[in-house]
Amino acid sequence: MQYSIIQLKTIYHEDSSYGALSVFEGVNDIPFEIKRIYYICGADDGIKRGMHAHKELKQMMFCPYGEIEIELDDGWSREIVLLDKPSKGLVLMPGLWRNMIWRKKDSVLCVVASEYYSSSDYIRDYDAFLAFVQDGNNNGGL
Ligand code: T46
Repeated sequence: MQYSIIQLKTIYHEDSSYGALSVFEGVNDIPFEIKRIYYICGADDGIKRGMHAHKELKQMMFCPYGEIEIELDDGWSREIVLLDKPSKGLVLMPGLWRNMIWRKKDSVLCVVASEYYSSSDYIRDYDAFLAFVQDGNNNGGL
């Protein structure tokens, strides 16, 4: 499946009460230049979002606060990744159906993306998604 889990560089303060700083750079730490950043806040426990795939968009998502489950489907198999620490990043290539399920209220989902927003890049119909991946149109690769 066309995804990878990455460890974001994290710098801890000598006094842990000061917290930790995590950082990544476009191209150097993730496989694309960053054109867009968005984040989702204020969702209740159990909320499910997503239910779509992207044709060309590459993304890296992380959860700086809380726990969010990411269900991934490439048209042949399904896998689940739990974003449960600020230093964990999930790189998604195109052609992956995704659901995001909030496992803790007010968890924050941050996403950096390789392209500007385009509604035409979304596939929101599951049968259309299966046709897209099975026709071999998904040529993104890690
Ligand atoms: C994704 C997951 C992880 C914009 O106008 N501009 C934007 O850049 C984005 C990301 C969204 N929107 C609008 C489109 C919808 O009217 O915001 C509304 C909510 O978007 P959506 O229902 O697609 O939200 P999610 O949480 O299902 O999906 C979002 C991203 O859209 C998507 O790219 O992979 O987060």
